[in-house]
Amino acid sequence: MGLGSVVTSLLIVGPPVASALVTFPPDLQTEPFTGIRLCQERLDGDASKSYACTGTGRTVIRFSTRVGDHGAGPLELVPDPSVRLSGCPSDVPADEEVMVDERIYRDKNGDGVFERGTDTGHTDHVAGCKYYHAAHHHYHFDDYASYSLYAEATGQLVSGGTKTSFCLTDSGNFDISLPGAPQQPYYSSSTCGSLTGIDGTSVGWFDTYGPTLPGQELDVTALPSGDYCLVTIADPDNRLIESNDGNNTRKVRIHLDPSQAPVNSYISVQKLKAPCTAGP
Ligand SMILES: [Ca+2]
Ligand SMILES: [Ca+2]
Ligand SMILES: [Ca+2]
Repeated sequence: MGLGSVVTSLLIVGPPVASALVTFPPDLQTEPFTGIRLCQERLDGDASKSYACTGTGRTVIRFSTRVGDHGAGPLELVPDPSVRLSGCPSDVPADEEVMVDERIYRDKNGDGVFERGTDTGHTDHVAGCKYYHAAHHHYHFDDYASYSLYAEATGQLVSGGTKTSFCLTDSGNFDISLPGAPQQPYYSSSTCGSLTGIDGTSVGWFDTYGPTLPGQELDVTALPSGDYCLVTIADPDNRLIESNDGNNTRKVRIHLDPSQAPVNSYISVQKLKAPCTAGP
């Protein structure tokens, strides 16, 4: 008997589940990379001149990522000043940092669907630190995603492995017919400017991180021409409770020749059909 059969029979013969026990956790999934580009940063550091290929003279790839919520309820992060600061960046003043709770809602009316304003009961747990991010000019939740590059020839990590922080919003939707999905964006970027704002991503919606944002790059200076595996992981330290923590990794095999990176412009990076053999 397979596991699916066991679960099915338990659901049929078991007692009714009390509605208070049904919760609506989110399920983060990273959508495929888009807009992967290669450039050599100019030394003048004038970020107003678009594509963000300015700064230190490094050769970098830049890319766009999206993290969507495919779960039964929203990902919601609520500032909780009663919790002592822990794991916050040491270079940010303490009055620009606050711990945040992940809020998981419960099914108050027992219909199995999350409804804003009806299913108001919830459980909070401490998820991490929110702090002022000088480069993005607003407040961020720490360690929300990671980016890494592995060489297919050696299997070695050759760039990245570090974690990136974001302010979470509903910047677009992928399926607003999902149960619990709002028809309009609920979490807006207006709360990103406030230490006390509630941030999140709704069911059926995603947050987009464009290629020109600080942090949406990996240093590929002096890497040899070849195939590489580009990897992103949502919630890499598993600070957030989800219905599925096993689907947060997105990988794509790309061909790179960093010696061809133009200055003052960029070229598109080719995605390959062959799957990655390097990386997680
Ligand atoms: Ca997930
Ligand atoms: Ca409900
Ligand atoms: Ca998680």
